[in-house]
Amino acid sequence: MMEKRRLFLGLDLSTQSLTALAIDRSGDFIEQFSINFDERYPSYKTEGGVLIGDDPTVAHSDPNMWMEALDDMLALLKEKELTRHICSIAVSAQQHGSVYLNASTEGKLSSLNPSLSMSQQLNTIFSRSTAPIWMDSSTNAECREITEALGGDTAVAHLTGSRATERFAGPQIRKFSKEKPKDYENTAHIALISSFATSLLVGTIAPIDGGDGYGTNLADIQSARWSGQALSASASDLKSRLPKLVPQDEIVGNVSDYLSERFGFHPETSVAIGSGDNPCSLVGLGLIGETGHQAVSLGTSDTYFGYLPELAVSDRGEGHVFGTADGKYMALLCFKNGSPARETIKDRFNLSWEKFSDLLMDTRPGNAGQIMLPYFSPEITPLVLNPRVWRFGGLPESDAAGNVRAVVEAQIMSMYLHSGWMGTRPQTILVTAGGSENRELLKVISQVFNAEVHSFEVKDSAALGAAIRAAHCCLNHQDEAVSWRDLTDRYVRDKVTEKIKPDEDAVRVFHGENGLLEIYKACEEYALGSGEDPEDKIKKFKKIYCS
Ligand code: XUL
Repeated sequence: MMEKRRLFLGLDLSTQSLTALAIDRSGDFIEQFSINFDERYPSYKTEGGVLIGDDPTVAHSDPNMWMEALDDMLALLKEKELTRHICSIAVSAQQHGSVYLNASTEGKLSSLNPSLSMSQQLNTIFSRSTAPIWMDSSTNAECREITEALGGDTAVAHLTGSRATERFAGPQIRKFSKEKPKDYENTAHIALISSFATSLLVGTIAPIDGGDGYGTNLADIQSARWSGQALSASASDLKSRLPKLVPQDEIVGNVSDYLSERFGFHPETSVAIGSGDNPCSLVGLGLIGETGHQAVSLGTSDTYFGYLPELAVSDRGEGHVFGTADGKYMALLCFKNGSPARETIKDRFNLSWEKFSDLLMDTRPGNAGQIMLPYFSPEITPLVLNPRVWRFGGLPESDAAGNVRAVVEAQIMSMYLHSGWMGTRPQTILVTAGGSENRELLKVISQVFNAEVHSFEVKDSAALGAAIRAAHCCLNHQDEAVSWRDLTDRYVRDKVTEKIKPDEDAVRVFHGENGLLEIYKACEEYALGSGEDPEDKIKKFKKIYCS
């Protein structure tokens, strides 16, 4: 009998890099490789993977760069002699970005010459040379138009899972079709980044899953179909340009002949439907079906998310509802001023990450009543289109320690304050992505959420989640029936590296009467124009907690 191919591959196409992570049937992590876009492809002149431009609300990337990275990553996996052992693959990608393809795409995808790279052969398939990504906030006017057409914020949120949202494909497509009607006319297919990368693997236009597809303002999340109403409110003839929407994980097909000939994949290597990085992280943290835990991802974006056993939408229009690998729902909040904001403070004071942590350790919870609202760039949660950094409670711009604690406490308090609608507060917070290496930051999360915090051996839970999704599809399709719980036990649960319990005194500083959470809320309301000057409250806080 032929030996079973033993590996499952997750490919995570994130804002700044492409990561490949392979796991094997027995539960071991095998290899992880990353390609950083800025370092590897300087000719695209990206900063953190994003094309540099003058307008701070516009954020685009070049899909050719992603294709080059995929070419290079698959070549590397072949060189490491991994490709022939791979049984199935799944893609995770930064969410919301849209890729515009012309009518030549299908023909070209299915007839690639294995002696040439994809980027050499497919650079003419784009009807729009760049792809707007999740950091883009330039479609406020289109969001207003869509909202009006669909009957208001609440109606849009109940229909599509989110109020009309600047970075989502619906408003982005509307803006493109208004500004470049000819180019829109020449667009035969619109992909999300996850379905675009999956299309490159299977050699045909791939469907979009509920994890990514519900983050478009185009789907009816109850019926799991593209919504006729939402499509017409966004652009003309949109339905024919979108691939199928599939609410639950499934196998899309096998790798293309091109992939098996050029990179040595077995021709029967299956490819699962692609999904967004956050729905993949939900899997990579073992949260499918779990409600006692919620998660914080500290990557380029900071996100806060959890599984929703029942569909729930925020009445205040906060956050989003996406689909999950098991065909259910997850709730998510996204913060744009995540790691870039921490990095700005680190760089402003010429600190290393170690020194940043030391300063966090050397300062006290509550930061002596010094508060920052870290809107270095336009913010998603809460919606801030004109960036500005606010400082309250006498926080001097020049105080390194004060600013380090202020930026971190602000980020975590904002997560807490805006996530109340997601159901019961969790007992455990699972933390992932680059920032989860910082123990001091984990302590702040445990204090603000009054919950135990866990971090994991694998920091890239999106890539791990994609690999687990590949395993789930492949094993259930073959001879081994496995549940999400089985896979969580195998790949996630016993790989916790850190458990932090909340410190009671610190919890009181945040949650006590007139505590810092109340104060932060007042600062936010004031900055957004709906509250009074918070300085009197801050004085009271200082008297109670800082004497
Ligand atoms: C989620 C979001 C980001 C991106 C990039 O809604 O916009 O988290 O997925 O990671």
